[in-house]
Amino acid sequence: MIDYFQENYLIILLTFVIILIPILYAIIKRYSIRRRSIMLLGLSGAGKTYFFTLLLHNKQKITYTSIKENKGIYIANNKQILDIIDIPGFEAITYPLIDKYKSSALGVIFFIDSSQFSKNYRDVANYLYNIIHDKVIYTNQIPFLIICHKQDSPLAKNSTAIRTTLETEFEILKRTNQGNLSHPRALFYKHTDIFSFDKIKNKIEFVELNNDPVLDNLKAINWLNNL
Ligand SMILES: Nc1nc2c(ncn2[C@@H]2O[C@H](COP(=O)(O)OP(=O)(O)OP(=O)(O)O)[C@@H](O)[C@H]2O)c(=O)[nH]1
Ligand SMILES: [Mg+2]
Repeated sequence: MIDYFQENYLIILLTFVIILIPILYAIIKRYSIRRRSIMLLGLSGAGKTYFFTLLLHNKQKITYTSIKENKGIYIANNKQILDIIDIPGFEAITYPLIDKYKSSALGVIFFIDSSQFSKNYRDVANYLYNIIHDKVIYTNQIPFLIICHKQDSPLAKNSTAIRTTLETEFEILKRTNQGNLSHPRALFYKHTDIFSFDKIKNKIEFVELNNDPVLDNLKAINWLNNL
C-alpha cells in the first residue's frame, strides 16, 4: 500500500519538475536580459545621426541618410554603461532593427524635425504611436525623451505645440484602433479616456534642441544620467 502511494507521489513530483524546469528557465532568461540600450528613433532626417556624433564623438559632422544602425558606448555619470543605437528612419529597416534591440532597451530618444512638423505630423504620430504601444516597450515601461529638434529653424514648432498636436493625433489613432477590437492596441485604453501623455505608463518627457552643442548635450545627458 505504502509503496503504491510512494510510487504515485514520485511520478507526480517528477511530472511537476519536468514541467516547471522549462517554465522557470524561460522566466529567468526573460528577466536576466540586461537592459542597457538607448534607441535613437525618428523619421529620416530628424537628426539622429547628427546627435549621435555630437554625443559620442563631440563633433558637429555633416550627416547623410543612414542605411544601417550606428552603435556606440556612452558612460553616464552614475557609471552606468549605455549602448546608444542610432536606428535609421528608412522604414524597411527601422522596424526589424527595433525588434532586434527593443528587449534590451532602457530608454528611447525620439527625434522630431520641428521645422517639418506641420507637413509630416501624421507620419511622426503614427511612428511614435506604434513604438509607444509596442508590447515589449509598453510592458517594460521604457521612458521616452522626445526631442523637438532644429528649433533654430524659423519654421520650427515649439514643444508645446508639437505635444498638443501629437495628443490629438493619438486620440484619433486610438479611436480607429478601438473600432477594430482584434487590433493589439485596442486593449490599451478604456473607451472614456481622452489620450494624454501623462496618462500612459511610460514616462514621456519633451525637450527642445537648438543646434547648440553644449546646451543640447546637457539636456540629453541629464536625462541619460537619471535613467
Ligand atoms: N537646422 C538644423 N539642422 C540640423 C540639426 N540637427 C541636425 N541637422 C541636420 O539635419 C540633417 C539630417 O540629420 P541626420 O542626423 O543625418 O538625420 P537622421 O535622423 O540620422 O536621418 P536618417 O539616417 O535618414 O534616419 C543633417 O543635414 C543635419 O546637419 C539642427 O539642430 N538644426
Ligand atoms: Mg542617420
